[in-house]
Amino acid sequence: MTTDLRTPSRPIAGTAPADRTGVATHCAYCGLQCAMTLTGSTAEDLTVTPRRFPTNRGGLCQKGWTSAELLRAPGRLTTPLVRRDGELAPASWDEALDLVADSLVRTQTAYGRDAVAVFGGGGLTNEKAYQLGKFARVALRTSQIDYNGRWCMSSAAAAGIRCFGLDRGLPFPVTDIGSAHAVLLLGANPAETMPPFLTHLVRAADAGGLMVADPRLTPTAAKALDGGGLHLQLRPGTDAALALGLLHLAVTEGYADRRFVDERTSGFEDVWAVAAQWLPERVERVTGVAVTTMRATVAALARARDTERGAYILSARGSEQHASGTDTVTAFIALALVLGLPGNPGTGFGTITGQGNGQGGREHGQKADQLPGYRKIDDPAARAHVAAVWGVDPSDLPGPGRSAFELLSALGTDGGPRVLMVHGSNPVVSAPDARVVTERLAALDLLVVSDFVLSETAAVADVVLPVLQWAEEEGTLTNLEGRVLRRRRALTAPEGCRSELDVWSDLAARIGCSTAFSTDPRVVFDELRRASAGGPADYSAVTWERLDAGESLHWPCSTERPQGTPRLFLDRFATRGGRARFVPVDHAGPVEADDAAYPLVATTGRVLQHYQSGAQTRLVDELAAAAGEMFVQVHPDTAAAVGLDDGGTTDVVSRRGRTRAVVRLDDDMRPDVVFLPFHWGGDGRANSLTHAALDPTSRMPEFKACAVRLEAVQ
Ligand SMILES: Nc1nc2c(c(=O)[nH]1)N[C@H]1C(S)=C(S)[C@@H](COP(=O)(O)OP(=O)(O)OC[C@H]3O[C@@H](n4cnc5c(=O)[nH]c(N)nc54)[C@H](O)[C@@H]3O)O[C@H]1N2
Ligand SMILES: Nc1nc2c(c(=O)[nH]1)N[C@H]1C(S)=C(S)[C@@H](COP(=O)(O)OP(=O)(O)OC[C@H]3O[C@@H](n4cnc5c(=O)[nH]c(N)nc54)[C@H](O)[C@@H]3O)O[C@H]1N2
Ligand code: SF4
Ligand SMILES: [Mo]
Repeated sequence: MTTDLRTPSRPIAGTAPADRTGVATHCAYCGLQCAMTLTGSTAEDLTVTPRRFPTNRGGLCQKGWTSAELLRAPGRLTTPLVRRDGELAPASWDEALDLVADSLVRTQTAYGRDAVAVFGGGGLTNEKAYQLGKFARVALRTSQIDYNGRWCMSSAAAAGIRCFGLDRGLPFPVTDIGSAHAVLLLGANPAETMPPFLTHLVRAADAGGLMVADPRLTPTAAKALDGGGLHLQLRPGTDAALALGLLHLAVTEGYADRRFVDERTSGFEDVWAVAAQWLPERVERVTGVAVTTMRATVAALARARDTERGAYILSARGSEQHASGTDTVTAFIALALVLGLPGNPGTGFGTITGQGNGQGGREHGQKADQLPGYRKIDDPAARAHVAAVWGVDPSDLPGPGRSAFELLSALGTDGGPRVLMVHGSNPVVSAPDARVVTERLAALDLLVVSDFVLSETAAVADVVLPVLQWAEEEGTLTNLEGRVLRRRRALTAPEGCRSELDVWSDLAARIGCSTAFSTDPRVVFDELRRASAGGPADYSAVTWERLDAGESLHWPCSTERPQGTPRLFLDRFATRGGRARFVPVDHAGPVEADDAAYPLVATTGRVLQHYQSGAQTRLVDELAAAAGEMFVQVHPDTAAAVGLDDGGTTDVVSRRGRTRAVVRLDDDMRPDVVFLPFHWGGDGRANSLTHAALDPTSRMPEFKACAVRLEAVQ
């Protein structure tokens, strides 16, 4: 596997907006939001050039390089589709919107407001995420809204709020990591999921201080080993035990920062009462990570801290996407606090946000329990503030709704929603226990999907609305470090496509809502600023003008802090008393036990070329060809035990379903673990296997561990 870090032959400097050489914008895909310049005026001749920017330093991954292909993909939707006699057929916008509006009104009249639900996405711009939340609460007046970020950042977010009082994935600029000599990555594979991020890990890798906790020897873990660093090859779902073991060693080997713990934290004794039980040998038995490796890990972090060479602990989905994800991240934050890393310059704890607007998307009200500015929907003061901005009575705002999986699994049930609108997600492929979700979608009275490609979810919809994609729209996104960026239009969308802001404005009017919904993203952003003012994620002093002038603005950015906040927590944490909290948690392990019938642990994740459900990247020929078919990564002994060889076809079978995949043998796999990417639908859908045990706090499903067996396919 290569990491494809081609550097531009002629880097383009500056962050200026459109000039004669092209339009300065950011990538269509992930949360690193690499900067690029788009040159050309039609989809056919548009070219991508990387642009120097702190997050990508002039680099792009293969997805970024080929992102213009998306704009000219033959599968691009340009006309609304309406299901007639079982088939999706072209329709006019008026027909499609009339049909949707009519169904919304009829359904809510007959079954109540919550009979209509909305499902959003972390790829939507800030303006769209905000407007979607407002559309749900003010036009539909439904509580039933949630989004795919629930499956992405929710456990990290819940732990951040619990321990620091605030959730911003990286509470420091990503470039700070670049000078560190020790970085511990927890279930993160940036060599494939954010290749340009590796430029920030070079110093640590070269110093022998890159350490990667991952059940697989990923390209990221290989990079660590190449530089003399460490690979902690744990069993999936044992991260909390690892965290408690590392914390135990940090204390017993004398690396705890007593002064920091005394002055800036609370609750250490409660955590120690649990961690004291996690003797290193016990942790080795549970995780499979050798005591010597654990000892070397804490020593490397402490050494880099003490010599002021920088030490960071970063988590990602591998450690978080479990039914105990919130507690696991809480345990790793406790480790970071014992070492005195958070809230100090040059050291820190962070989590790597995944989706393009995964950070902004979780702040502006798409989440079931949330109002804009990262406010809580059950907080009377928050309701009063936001209702005033929206010009409605606070008592008219609905309360909290169901979380993503709970929402999707209630569709079409007694008392559950009967109409669903999807904006920016493909749950038929990406939802846990996807067979159940697909059945629930089929039970709806009406499924309305807005997308620009016919995703697996759009393909089963009753109405499909063709909307704009990245380079055709204006807006803002907030990247993994809480920095607000401008997305700019490089070309006009094909005729027939409409902005989602237009869709919501039009539908609100058609269903008789008296509140006007602006269709101008700049006006929407100005309203978002007012709605966020005074909230935890305060954008009130961020303006498009300041962003267009090239200013670097990280939230909170308000009249009191007009320069923004690149580094949080330096003086105090965002808790009531200003201290970070140690919260006692214990190791729980995967919910589903393996047994004789299902003897292996399956874990899931990503490959370099495909993005998420693959709805977009499977349409880009270069990516599809390079990624090949759906596969399962297996140790040779494990494969041999069931008569499988490299390149053979297998069914991976769990208690819920089966997934067909080509066997890829890998000597470096743990024999008890198999890995599947989740980028394909149909027979190759990894989520036919996963289950939806949910984290009690974040409602994150257990994507990263389920029990399976392999069956050879003749
Ligand atoms: N190419 C590509 N890049 C992407 C995306 C994509 O779909 N494709 N998606 C974007 C998004 S939304 C996200 S959220 C990020 C995700 O970025 P990452 O978190 O880096 O991606 P994953 O592959 O989901 O998981 C990372 C690693 O976790 C390991 N892992 C599995 N189980 C466990 C476990 O129990 N414990 C530990 N410690 N590790 C485990 C896997 O082997 C995998 O290598 O990527 C973003 N970037
Ligand atoms: N087994 C397993 N399952 C997983 C994960 C895992 O690691 N393992 N990871 C989870 C994670 S972290 C995530 S983030 C989810 C992601 O999974 P999904 O929510 O399915 O994400 P995407 O594939 O990005 O789907 C986005 C869809 O929206 C469309 N789209 C993009 N931009 C826009 C827009 O602006 N408006 C509209 N209307 N549509 C748009 C795209 O064309 C695409 O069809 O998957 C989760 N599922
Ligand atoms: S790392 Fe992410 S933002 Fe950067 S080019 Fe690749 S997909 Fe795009
Ligand atoms: Mo994600």
